[in-house]
Amino acid sequence: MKKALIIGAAGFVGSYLIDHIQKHCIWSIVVTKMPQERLTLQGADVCDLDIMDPAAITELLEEKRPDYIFHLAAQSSVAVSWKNPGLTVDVNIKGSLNVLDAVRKLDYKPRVLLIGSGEEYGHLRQDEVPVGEDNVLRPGNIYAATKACQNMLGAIYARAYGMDVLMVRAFNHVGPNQSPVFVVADFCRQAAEIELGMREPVIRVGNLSARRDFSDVRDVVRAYAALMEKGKAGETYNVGAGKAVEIRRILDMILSLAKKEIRVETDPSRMRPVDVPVIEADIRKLQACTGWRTEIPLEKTIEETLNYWRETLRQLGKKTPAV
Ligand code: A2R
Repeated sequence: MKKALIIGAAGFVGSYLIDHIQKHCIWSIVVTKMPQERLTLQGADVCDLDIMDPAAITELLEEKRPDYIFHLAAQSSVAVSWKNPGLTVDVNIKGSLNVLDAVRKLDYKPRVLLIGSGEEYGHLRQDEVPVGEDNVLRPGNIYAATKACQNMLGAIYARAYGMDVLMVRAFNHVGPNQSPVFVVADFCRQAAEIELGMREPVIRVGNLSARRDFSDVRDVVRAYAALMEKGKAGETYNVGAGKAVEIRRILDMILSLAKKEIRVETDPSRMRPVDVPVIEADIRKLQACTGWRTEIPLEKTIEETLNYWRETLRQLGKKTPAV
């Protein structure tokens, strides 16, 4: 039986990837979390790991000897990357390098999947959309630059050391339990707070005209697992819906599901210093390799995310802290 290691499993994507593997893959699982995070799992081995500690990574890999390594650990927010660029560079570049280098020193070759981002492409010209994996990268924010660097390091380690490393560029993925630093979760949380009378009936928004490629996180983790089995070492694969949607349309979907009249107001603090107008994935390489396609429509994901916030806030019974 193959053994899968998920690094950074206590985050948003980790819980869905664990769920997918447990239900659909005949793999045993080891997962890591940050020491301060909580994660209890039936049928999985849970370890503490900070990827800024190279010796700890080596120790874990030598002890567990995984066949497959999903590297999810990251500072994953664009907004936070503007506020804390140093941390973002440390975790996303140095941390990933620590993982790659620990793998390099092993006496066997596990397969490593590095999770990058559609943000790496940055400013796209109209004739570059949908964007393919070989497109020039023009990262428009700190997070994107760190993920572009991670991708390059992965390709270098694969080529220079013959390592079995492959990379994805994941476009926006959404679903229940995502942090409200991300736009869909943010809008859904605000709408749920309004419905529950926790705030005035106004949703505060940033740039609504940006167009992004959204898919359900459950579809995304299915692609990761498929690539782990079928992807080619040294290659990069886009993972996305293959269709950009205006943020305004997402907001409209949420407003139409809301049980109260809601006004929309622009909040300058939600405007990013540099915004990239359109990002849309060309997913033919992923589809040719795995046969993957999205299964969950965006409307369903948004409804479930709104329901998640309704339920979470009802349980909390009080206003969640602003982020
Ligand atoms: O920052 P925390 O305490 O929430 O922990 C995050 C964890 N993490 C780390 N793990 C090990 N060593 C570190 N130095 C370190 N710094 C952060 O990685 C969190 O539990 C996890 C990432 O989860 P999320 O932030 O929820 O990201 P998500 O949405 O699960 O994305 C997974 C991957 C990331 O590479 C994203 O950049 C990409 O997919 O889109």
